[in-house]
Amino acid sequence: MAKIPTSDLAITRAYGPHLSAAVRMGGEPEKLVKTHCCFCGQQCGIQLKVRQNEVIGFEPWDEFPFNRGMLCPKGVKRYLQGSHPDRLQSALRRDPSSPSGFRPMPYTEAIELAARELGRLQEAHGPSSVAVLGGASLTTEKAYLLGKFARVALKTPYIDYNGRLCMVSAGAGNRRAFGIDRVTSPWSDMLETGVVWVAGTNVADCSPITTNYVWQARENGAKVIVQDPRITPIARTCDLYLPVRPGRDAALFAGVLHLLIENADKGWIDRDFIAANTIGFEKAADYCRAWTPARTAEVTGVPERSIRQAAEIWGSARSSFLLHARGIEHHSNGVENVLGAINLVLATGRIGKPNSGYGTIVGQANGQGGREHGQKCDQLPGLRDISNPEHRKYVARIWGIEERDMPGPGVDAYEIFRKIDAGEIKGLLSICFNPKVSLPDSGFVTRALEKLEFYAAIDFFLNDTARHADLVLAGSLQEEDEGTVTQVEGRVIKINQAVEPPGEARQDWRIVQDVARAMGRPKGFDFESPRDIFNELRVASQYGIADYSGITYEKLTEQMGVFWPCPAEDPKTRHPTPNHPGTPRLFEPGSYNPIAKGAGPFYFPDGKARFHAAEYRTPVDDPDESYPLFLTTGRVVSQFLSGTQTRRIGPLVDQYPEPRIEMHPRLAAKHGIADGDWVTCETRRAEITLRAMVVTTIRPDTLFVPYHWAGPKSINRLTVAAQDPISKIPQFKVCACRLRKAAGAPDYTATLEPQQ
Ligand SMILES: Nc1nc2c(c(=O)[nH]1)N[C@H]1C(S)=C(S)[C@@H](COP(=O)(O)OP(=O)(O)OC[C@H]3O[C@@H](n4cnc5c(=O)[nH]c(N)nc54)[C@H](O)[C@@H]3O)O[C@H]1N2
Ligand SMILES: Nc1nc2c(c(=O)[nH]1)N[C@H]1C(S)=C(S)[C@@H](COP(=O)(O)OP(=O)(O)OC[C@H]3O[C@@H](n4cnc5c(=O)[nH]c(N)nc54)[C@H](O)[C@@H]3O)O[C@H]1N2
Ligand code: SF4
Ligand SMILES: [Mo]
Repeated sequence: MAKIPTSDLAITRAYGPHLSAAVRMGGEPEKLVKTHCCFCGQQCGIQLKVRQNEVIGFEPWDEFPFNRGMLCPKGVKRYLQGSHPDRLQSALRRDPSSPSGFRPMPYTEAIELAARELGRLQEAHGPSSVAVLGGASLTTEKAYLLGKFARVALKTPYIDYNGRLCMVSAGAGNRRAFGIDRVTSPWSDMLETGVVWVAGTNVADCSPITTNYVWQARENGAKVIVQDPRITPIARTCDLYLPVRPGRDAALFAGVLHLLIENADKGWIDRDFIAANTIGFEKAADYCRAWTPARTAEVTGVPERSIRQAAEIWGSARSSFLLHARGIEHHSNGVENVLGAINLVLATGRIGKPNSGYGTIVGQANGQGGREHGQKCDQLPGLRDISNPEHRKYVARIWGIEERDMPGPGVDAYEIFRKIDAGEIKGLLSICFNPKVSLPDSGFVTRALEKLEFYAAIDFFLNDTARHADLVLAGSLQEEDEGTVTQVEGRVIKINQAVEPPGEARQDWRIVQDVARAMGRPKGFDFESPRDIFNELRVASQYGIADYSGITYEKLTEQMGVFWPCPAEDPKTRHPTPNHPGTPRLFEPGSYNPIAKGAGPFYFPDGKARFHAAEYRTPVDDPDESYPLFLTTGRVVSQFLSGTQTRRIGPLVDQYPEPRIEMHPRLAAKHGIADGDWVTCETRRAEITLRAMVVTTIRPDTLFVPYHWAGPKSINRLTVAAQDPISKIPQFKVCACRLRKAAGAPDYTATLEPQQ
């Protein structure tokens, strides 16, 4: 039986001897390229130093308004990927007789193989037997092209993307409440705000530049409230810390809304705003009536006094900013949690005004743009809906196809794996996604992967999922191509090419087009550059909610970014708006809104925002007598997502070399565990043995493990595949577990998994 090595054993950590001479020596660049960091959704501006087609270092880009030259450790070390010895430079074909499991294959043969196999499966089993998985680290151009490729070339409904694990609860909540899915305001609005509420986000580790904005706001007098089961770095200096029990956020928000309403006479809610601009307030008020401070405290674990303080700080503020991220969203109740947060914003009417704002902190590099233009299973470009006949007609015309030939909605990324497991989907093309490490209950995902009749992956490193592929196509690193992404504030920005892809690696969009052409389906796949793709996308998004039609590459460079919506033409008057500057702040009176058309600030025909009941539900797989503790998962500052990129960068690995199990000293003492001991955490699905990290900064009933590692160090072997019924986001932030001291170190050399 062939063996598949998992990546920690099979990867190189780039330091001194593994780096190219040019990178090691540094020195003078031939040119500096202004672009952005490839990692998180902050999208810090950076200048790459380039010599002889190699990125050899970086310099700050002080003028870029968001980060003003600041970078976190990942941004500083990103340049160590380009000439990394593991960088794929040719296509690889699976070959069990080769020691690595793969052998190189010429590019054109690889494209022909992919086209032949995908075509063969579709001929035998129909178009829906093939699925596509994309990612939100891709530029908007690539995300758009991938959606078009699935619907037009493959004619399959089955496309989804890794933002399913990330942005979808926030997206669904925002669409339901505001009719649009974008943060409301630029972060500069935070600087003079009265209070910043940070719910379920470890900003210091995960969005360091945002942290700087929070700190500046505090220097200017803002109060800071943090809601997290862990005292994260931002919580250490906040005014009020709410140590919420994992999975109880909707209850906490309901408890605070209860108090805001109870204190309406003190001006803690804005009745005029509610009457003029919202509907559904009574529903929310009815639901939260039962959430008295005592009951809220009992369910959430947050002391009653703190709940009262939170309501008072929030209610009496003049202006406010509420930020959340995956801590409240990665739940089977994720959408309700988001709607609960939004209720607090709407009740106080502090939205669409200077110095106030609300938003989810975007995760991946293009977590925003990657969720707007059609790689989601139910979506068409411009945040259009694939089930809406008008939207289908509009996009079909641009794609040059009949509307009836366009497939309908597909299913979420996890459901795609269930369909693979059931034998319904037999072929897969994935790009920019490492589901074996990043999906919950990954034992199931691994088994499903081995059932595929044909699997092709496009990546620049051989990630853990791609190790199961029949064919790996060498794609492009961010600096090897140009395009656009949309960062955390809703600002569309330009990624500039610094170097050419090495060897037989190709730009991702070329690979996708080459597969379409080799399948004999070239129509609509003759773009010659990302600019060409962007120009089609501008038209495809026109009059949609996410309208990019007034954005050009030139404007992006001149303005250092443009906030969407940026229409080329007003749909109401049909007047061209050639110099529309973009929309930094949403919902201001009179701002562009193609849906409300003047009826009001929000993106519904009546112009009104929606309150929701935002109900609390107990998490699936909640602790009980046999599994009495909460397991929650997340990130550390020096590693990124599945670690495919950052586990290869030596200096980042040194900062946090191994995953550890964070626990409170009281819990550790109960089990006779000291800091650094080997301990085993077990859930209903699997167990993991790692070293303990004993810290006072976590609830005593909760364990925290970062998820950036593969194989035996991967926490997603233990997590539960429960999903939110609306957004389908997995419940990464809660499952029940138990803890014991381990006899000793686990055998990490047993990281060779048998193929099934
Ligand atoms: N260094 C680094 N930065 C990153 C990334 C990375 O991998 N590494 N990834 C990027 C991406 S894609 C994303 S999505 C973002 C994620 O950014 P965040 O959402 O900020 O990060 P997480 O660590 O996933 O979780 C945030 C916090 O949620 C808390 N939490 C756990 N359960 C609950 C709960 O039930 N309720 C509440 N209120 N809080 C809870 C955790 O203790 C943790 O502190 O970061 C981005 N930035
Ligand atoms: N337990 C637990 N699991 C989680 C989370 C959690 O908090 N807890 N967080 C979830 C979240 S928020 C997210 S976003 C997901 C992320 O999960 P994944 O998307 O699976 O993580 P990545 O490591 O970004 O994997 C993307 C792959 O794309 C490649 N790649 C990056 N950029 C490009 C590109 O431009 N072109 C090509 N061709 N390839 C590229 C990388 O090399 C990598 O192999 O994980 C989720 N999983
Ligand atoms: S904060 Fe995000 S975008 Fe900025 S340098 Fe760090 S990883 Fe890159
Ligand atoms: Mo994410």
